[in-house]
Amino acid sequence: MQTIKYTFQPHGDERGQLIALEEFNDIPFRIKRVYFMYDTIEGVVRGKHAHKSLEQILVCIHGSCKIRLDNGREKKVVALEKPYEGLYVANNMWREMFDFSPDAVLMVFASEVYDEADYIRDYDEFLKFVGVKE
Ligand code: T46
Repeated sequence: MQTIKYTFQPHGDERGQLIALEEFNDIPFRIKRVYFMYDTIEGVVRGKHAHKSLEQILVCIHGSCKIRLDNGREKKVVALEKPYEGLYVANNMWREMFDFSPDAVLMVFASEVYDEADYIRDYDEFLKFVGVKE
């Protein structure tokens, strides 16, 4: 399974680093929503759902965490531990976020506003949706 990890260009100088993310340039879609999670309790697994149409880029801007991606046929774990790396998560992809460091801040750039109807929160339903199970 192919995963797409972006390496963003830092605008570093003697003062430190700065990352700028522009829709259609650095992020491959129109950004309609940004959200982030922090103070994640040790051992917690977040996500455990897929989206019917939402596309997202996940950036762990502080600390580290891991993302498990599952297209119904294959699974892959990607570590996010650099603020200049972004993981593309397509629609029709089951995702789980875990192994958060205590200082982790996971920021997400999303192609759509929040819509509970876009979520598939049942794994069997997901497998049917992607045509792996009847
Ligand atoms: C995803 C992964 C990576 C809102 O009210 N607005 C929002 O934009 C979001 C994202 C969440 N919420 C509410 C809904 C729940 O009451 O915040 C609460 C926690 O959301 P959820 O349990 O869906 O969070 P995660 O971490 O399991 O999943 C989130 C996104 O929901 C999801 O789209 O792909 O991060």
